Amino acid sequence: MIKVSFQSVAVALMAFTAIVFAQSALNNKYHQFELSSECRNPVVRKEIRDLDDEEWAMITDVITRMRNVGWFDWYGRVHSELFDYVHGNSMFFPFHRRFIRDFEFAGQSFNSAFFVPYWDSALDYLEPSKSEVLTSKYMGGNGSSLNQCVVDGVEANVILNYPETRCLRRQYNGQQPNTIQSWYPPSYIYNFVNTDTLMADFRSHIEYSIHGAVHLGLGADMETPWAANDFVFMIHHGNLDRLWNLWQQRSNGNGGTLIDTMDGPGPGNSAGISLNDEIVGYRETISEVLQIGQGKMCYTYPSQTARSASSSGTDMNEYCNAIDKTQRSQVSFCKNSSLAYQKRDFQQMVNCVPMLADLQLVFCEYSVQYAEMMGKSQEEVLEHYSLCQEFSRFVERCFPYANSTST
Ligand SMILES: [Cu+2]
Repeated sequence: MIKVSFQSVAVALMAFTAIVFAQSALNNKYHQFELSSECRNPVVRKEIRDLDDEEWAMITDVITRMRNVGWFDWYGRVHSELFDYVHGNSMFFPFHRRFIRDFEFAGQSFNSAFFVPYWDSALDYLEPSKSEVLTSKYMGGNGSSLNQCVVDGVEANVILNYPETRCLRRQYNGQQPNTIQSWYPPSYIYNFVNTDTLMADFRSHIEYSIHGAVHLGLGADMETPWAANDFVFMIHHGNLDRLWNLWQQRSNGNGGTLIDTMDGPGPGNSAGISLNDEIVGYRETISEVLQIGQGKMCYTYPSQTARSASSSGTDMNEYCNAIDKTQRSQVSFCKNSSLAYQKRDFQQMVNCVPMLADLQLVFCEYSVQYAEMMGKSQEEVLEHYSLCQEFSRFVERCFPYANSTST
């Protein structure tokens, strides 16, 4: 857990409050890209926990077969050999988009319905090791204490052949056994998505926060250049690709969007990068991968409506529909809850639903840290944590657009 003084949290909270309000104004300026005519039936890359049993079984089957014929070794090796050229510069997003798509193509040769789901890891930022994604149902957990080998989940007892022949390893980086150091809250990540206007800024903010934290948190093979040998790499970078796409949809303030914004350093310490540059490792230009839903990039992420429709609980849908729009914009209510925060009235702060959902989530996230700092019992902290988790699911389903832009 991040150690900060109460005062600095309060200051940060106020800063975030201002940002969130600014974002509400920004929301109207997003432009949703349309699919091109040659891409009428794009695969829809869902969040891994939103897959139904059949979809997950299909994906499990495909990645097992890909593993058996060496595709993972191939991608681990390619990523490893190109590593220095596609990190720490503006090639980061275009390369990884093309790379994940390449992997998806390979998977589609086994089953045309195959797609790479994404892992919205920010939802798990507080206690990443408790994520359902890291259970035997999905990706399996930490490597065994004996030899770091992954022994459960879809990659249980997998054998790598690159860079040598041995088991796939993970080694969580938390202080306590089998724990992962906290990641970054959604508010922190979406702040970059919503406010950065230069690729160089956005790229380094994302690369050195959520990108690095997940790689380092899982450890062992995931923190090496051949990390792509673990399917977690694919779902992690799918998520980063989704964030880039959201960023690209933002207005550039001149009647266009940020989609063709490509600035900052290029590979190999070159001074600049342009849309006509070839993507490292591919005989294709950056401009060819800029827009998802076009050309070879024939895939999308769930639209707001699709995401809500895929929510598991019908009650949740009813709840969403029942929310009075006027209540959502009760700005005064937010101000009151911010007062509650100052007065350290924790309970009121957490209870101030409904209100601007994204703002509430920010409060909620800080409330957990606050509870910890105030020396609340572990039980209470966990209770607030699960409340926040529930809340973030609520925000996601009831305010999908808010979620995609600011939570
Ligand atoms: Cu990479």
